Amino acid sequence: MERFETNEETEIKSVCEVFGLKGEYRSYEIINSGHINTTYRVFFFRNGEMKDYILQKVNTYVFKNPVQVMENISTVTEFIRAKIKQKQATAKRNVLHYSTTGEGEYYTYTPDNSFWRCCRYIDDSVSFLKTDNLKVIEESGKAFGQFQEYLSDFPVEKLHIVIPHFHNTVKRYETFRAAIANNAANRVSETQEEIKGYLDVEDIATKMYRLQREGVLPLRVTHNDTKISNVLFDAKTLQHLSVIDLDTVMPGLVAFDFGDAIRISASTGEEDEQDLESVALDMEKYEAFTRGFVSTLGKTMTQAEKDTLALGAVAMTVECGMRFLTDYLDGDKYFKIHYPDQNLVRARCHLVLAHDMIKRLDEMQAIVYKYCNE
Ligand code: GN1
Ligand code: MG
Repeated sequence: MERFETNEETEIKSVCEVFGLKGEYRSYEIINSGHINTTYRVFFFRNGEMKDYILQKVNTYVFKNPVQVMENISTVTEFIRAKIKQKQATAKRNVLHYSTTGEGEYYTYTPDNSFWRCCRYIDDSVSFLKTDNLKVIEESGKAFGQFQEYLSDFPVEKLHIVIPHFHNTVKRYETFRAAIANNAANRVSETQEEIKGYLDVEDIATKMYRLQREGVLPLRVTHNDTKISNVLFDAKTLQHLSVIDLDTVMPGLVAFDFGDAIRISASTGEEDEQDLESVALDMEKYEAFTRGFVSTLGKTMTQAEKDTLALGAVAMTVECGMRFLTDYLDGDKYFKIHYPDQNLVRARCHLVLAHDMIKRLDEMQAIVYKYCNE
């Protein structure tokens, strides 16, 4: 029987053709874990085996200049590839490889003006949205630490600022206040408690950013979106292979990459946990991530960076939760949602998590020192 081909599949096949993917197209599946771009895995049959690729339609509401995003990604991946090749024969499974079109571009537009890109799927790799496996969490810490380590001498002036003020928590508070004032979706009265909750932690959440502005903390090339789902692991050994989702690689603070990872990996709940009673910081998971991160980046960090690593987790948890709440107030325009009040649910549990971190900040920081001084 002939298989019915959807418009989506026709579009995907046409994009594969532009990128010159070899072999026989077989099928595709959607990968639903990201909140911004639309991601597909496509399967080709070539030389007797299946080859797969990742195709992404980039969200141009979020990334206004996607060409610059791809310029950043290509320079960063080439830089890392060269470093890895100094140590080992191939970098194939340790850094992303983006395909180019016949014109040598890392992207293509479809007739409806959608922006597409394509990269090789890394063989025998797995990823996790969340895990209880401490070894995997430690490996993810190593991966993000090593990523920054590789880029510690990257010429930062080569990077485009693809989303200005991305982790500028001070500015994020301004945007939050503007969303409250606009009340675009008429949701301010029902969210008074959450709004107050976020305004109450402003001082501690913005401290990191202020320290950077005062010159205490250096700007480095950072990943800026360090969820564990943005690391690939070897399917058998579970050792980290490569960091993925390089859209937001920009100058930033070490502690922001550390903290954004903790927000997900060391929370006892989901990113949209409904059962608020169950949301807390899991100190064992926190320690596992810290151990991994410090093992690869410890030597590069300044004392001031080490001193503020735990604070970065508070900053990123508050900032991300407040961004969810801002989006809820705006009418859910930025983050993908899978049920109506998901952004509000996300915002609520981030606030609970942030409060727990604030309470246990000294304990968190002591764990950082334990591994920095080993
Ligand atoms: C978004 O697309 P995704 O899921 O990798 C967001 C991050 C947030 C994250 C929250 C460009 O990342 O900043 O921390 O959701 N990316 C952008 O899960 O805004
Ligand atoms: Mg992302």
